Amino acid sequence: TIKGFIFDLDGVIVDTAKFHFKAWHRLAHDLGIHFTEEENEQLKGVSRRESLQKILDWGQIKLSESEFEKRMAQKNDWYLEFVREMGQEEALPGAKEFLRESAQLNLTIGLGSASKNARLILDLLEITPLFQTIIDGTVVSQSKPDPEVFLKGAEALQMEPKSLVVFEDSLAGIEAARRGGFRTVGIGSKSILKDAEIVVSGLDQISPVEVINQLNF
Ligand code: G16
Ligand code: MG
Repeated sequence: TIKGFIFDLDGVIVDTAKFHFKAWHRLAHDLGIHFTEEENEQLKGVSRRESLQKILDWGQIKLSESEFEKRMAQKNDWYLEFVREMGQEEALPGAKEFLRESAQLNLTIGLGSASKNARLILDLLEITPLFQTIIDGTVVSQSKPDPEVFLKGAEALQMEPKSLVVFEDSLAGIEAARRGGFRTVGIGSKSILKDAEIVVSGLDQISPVEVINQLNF
């Protein structure tokens, strides 16, 4: 039976994926690297360092470690500029309601994000207290599709992966959840998130009870 939910942040709870894309796009442009939304799919859920490495690989560019660090910092500065202007309306449709309903059902709630900015964003949305555990980019060493982020969440919640549902918008995240033995709900398009057990376009399209019923079936 299902006892709890672990949510990814970017692209599931909040619409920050577009800010990551804009910041990476600007950086890639500066480096003379062409970078499309399709390639961006491969960066979703992937750490800052690995994302930059992928972009450099696409452009067949090598940077020294200090130049690499500078570019990562630059991307994050741009990203944070967008985040600072973000308001409550940036929470994705239905996300807060879904979290509150889950809490009312006494489900355990965790966050499993690759982002080092996760706490800042939860605070801006005023939803930090809803989470029993927050596993983010500051505590994980292996990027999704490695299951570390979700396994750490399960450990912190003292629950087995098979009784937890992971909500993810990224290919890498769904793969990470599957590898860890978790149940999966994809947030996005069925054509991209083929391996998720359920796919919906957003948390406004399903309720916590419906998720549990569909997965228990
Ligand atoms: C997010 C995004 C990724 C981003 C990563 C690291 O993860 O999906 O695009 O590269 O975090 O973010 P930061 O640069 O803020 O540390 P998630 O797992 O919440 O989707
Ligand atoms: Mg995501």
